[in-house]
Amino acid sequence: MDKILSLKQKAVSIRKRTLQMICDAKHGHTGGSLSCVDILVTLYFEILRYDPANPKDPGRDRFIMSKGHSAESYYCVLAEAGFFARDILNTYGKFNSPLAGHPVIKVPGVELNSGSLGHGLSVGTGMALAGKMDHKEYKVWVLMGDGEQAEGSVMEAVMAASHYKLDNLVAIIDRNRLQISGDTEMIMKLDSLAERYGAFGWHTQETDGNNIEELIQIFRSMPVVPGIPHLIIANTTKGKGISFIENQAGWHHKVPTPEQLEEALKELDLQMENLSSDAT
Ligand SMILES: Cc1ncc(C[n+]2csc(CCOP(=O)(O)OP(=O)(O)O)c2C)c(N)n1
Ligand SMILES: [Mg+2]
Repeated sequence: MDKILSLKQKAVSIRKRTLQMICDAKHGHTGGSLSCVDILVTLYFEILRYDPANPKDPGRDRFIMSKGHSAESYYCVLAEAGFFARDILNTYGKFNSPLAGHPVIKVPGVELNSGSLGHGLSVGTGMALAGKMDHKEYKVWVLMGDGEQAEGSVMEAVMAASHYKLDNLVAIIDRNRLQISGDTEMIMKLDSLAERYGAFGWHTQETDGNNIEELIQIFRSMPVVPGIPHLIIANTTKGKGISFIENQAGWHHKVPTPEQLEEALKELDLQMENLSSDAT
């Protein structure tokens, strides 16, 4: 089957599973989990080199989910990639489950305990520096939120990564233009993100973060410039895929009611049908 089609289908089924999990557990970060699905699917099923049977393989590419509150779609992708059984997703948020509201390293495939925003890029910088020192070929990918950019520690990492010439480090910003309480431009203006990273010596590019074809192209091209770290500003829609969730700050951590879940699953089923009919 066509590779792009199969990735798009995966993205739809991961959105379905994500919503189901959040509804069952009665908690979760709906908007941000949905905005980054296409980024996660493209990375895990087209770009990253890893062996789910050997998650600590020293040669693996590293992926850090710095916006750890988007744990639900991340868990679905890790299960789909084979790091753990899909059934474990049913335990999300329950007592004794390894799958808590924010990811921890006891979950196979998770590289960093995250959720306290602003730390992923620093740890990723350390991993990328270690890779250079050990003459390893792996790349380090860090996914951050746009609201997360307000954390000062992010800019310290930006400075260090440039100083150490870490061209094996790729930062991705899920630029959905919303954070927990509203529009990023109202709360902490970010529209000079590319210039800011550029001023610190990073190579920067923008893309449509919900377009799998574009994501493949830009991710495959990394590193475009040797000797400097790379930033991809991935423009996304928070709540992507569900009409009544898209672009609503209130859906940051709102949980769908069973009726809303049914409505959402219908929309996603329709998207799946459209994908299949486009293919025929
Ligand atoms: C250090 C820290 N401060 C506050 C929070 C609470 N918090 C959780 S999500 C969030 C908003 C994040 O917005 P953004 O980075 O834009 O994420 P997304 O839109 O992708 O959900 C905040 C403030 C946190 N997790 N960590
Ligand atoms: Mg955001």
